[in-house]
Parts: sequence; C-alpha cells; structure tokens
Amino acid sequence: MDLGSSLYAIVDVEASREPVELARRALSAGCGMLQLRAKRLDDRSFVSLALELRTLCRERGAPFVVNDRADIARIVGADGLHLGQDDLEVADARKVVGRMHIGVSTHSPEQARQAELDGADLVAFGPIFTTSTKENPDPVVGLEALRQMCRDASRPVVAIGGITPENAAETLGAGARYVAVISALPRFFGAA
Ligand code: 3NM
Repeated sequence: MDLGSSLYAIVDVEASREPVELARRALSAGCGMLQLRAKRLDDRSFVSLALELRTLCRERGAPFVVNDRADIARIVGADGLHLGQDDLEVADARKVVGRMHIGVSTHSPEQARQAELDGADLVAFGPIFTTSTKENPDPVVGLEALRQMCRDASRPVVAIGGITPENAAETLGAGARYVAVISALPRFFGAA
C-alpha cells in the first residue's frame, strides 16, 4: 500500500535487528518522517546510530526525529524531538533543542489539548488499536476518538498503536496527518 508521505516510520532498536537497513527501506518507500526510538541503548551507540540515520534522512529529504532524548536530538542536529508523558516538559525541552519541532505522545483528549497549550508542534494520539510493542500501553482509544480529536486539534495529529497496512487508510481517513508504525513497518514495503 502506498501511503506516501503519511507514513511516519519509527525505527525501534528493540524491535529491529537491522535498524539501519529498516530505515533505508522506509526512506526508499517514501516515508514522510523517521524517528529513532532506543529506550535501552547506551548513549554512545545511540548518538552514532542517530548520526547514521540523520544522514540517510537528509539524503532523502525526510525529517529525522529522536525519541525522548533532547540532548541527543541536539547533538546530532535532528529535525525533531518526540516526548512521552513522562519525559521532559515541552518548555524544558525547548531550552535544549531551541526551535526544533517537538511532538508529544498523548492518550486522551485532555492530554492532547495540554500538549497543544504546552507548545507541541505535532500531537501523537494512541494507542488507536491494540499494540504489543509498548510496555504498559494506555487503553486503546479507537478510531472514533481519533476522529473527534482530529476535528478539535489545532496541530497535525499522528495516529499510533497497532497500525498495519490493513487499517492505515481508515486511520488516515479519520483525519490523522501521519500513521506512526513500529512492528508492522516492514509490511508497509513488502517485507515479511
Ligand atoms: N506509543 P506498533 S503505542 C510507541 O499510544 C507507542 O502513544 C503508543 O507500536 C501510544 O506500531 C506505541 O508496533 C507502540 O503498535 C506502537
């Protein structure tokens, strides 16, 4: 399925044995944004992998986003930083990354509104469907809540959680600007 620039590829080093290859393929498939997620990687490996992916993203003209780590986003010159509910506040992250775009994960309309008030440039909302990738995921929010959220949002919305090639089109149809994908990512470009 060709989602073009609506695919937000999240390369998670715990979900992929070959993150660089996965990133290459996602970029070749025309993904609109690429994020590096590495919850347990040591800092030096994180920086070196981030530099490699940032270079690939530059070659393809796709924004490169670092998950959680404002310091590493700044060190590698990323285009964006993505924060969860337990990470730095947007205002504090801005002190580190300046005007870099900041996305925030939210799991309820209230959190989404707060993220916008806090100055997030992009609001992720989920999990839309059941996911087995995230540890202790929040309750599934579903497509109807996504639709409502996209109607109310003043920022582009990223739908996340359990997105597959089978449900991506209806998820975008609910108003999301991007669908963010971890485990099903290879299936978006024809890999097993
Ligand atoms: N955040 P998959 S769900 C990282 O609800 C993440 O904010 C979520 O992985 C949220 O595409 C999720 O394999 C996991 O379901 C997404």
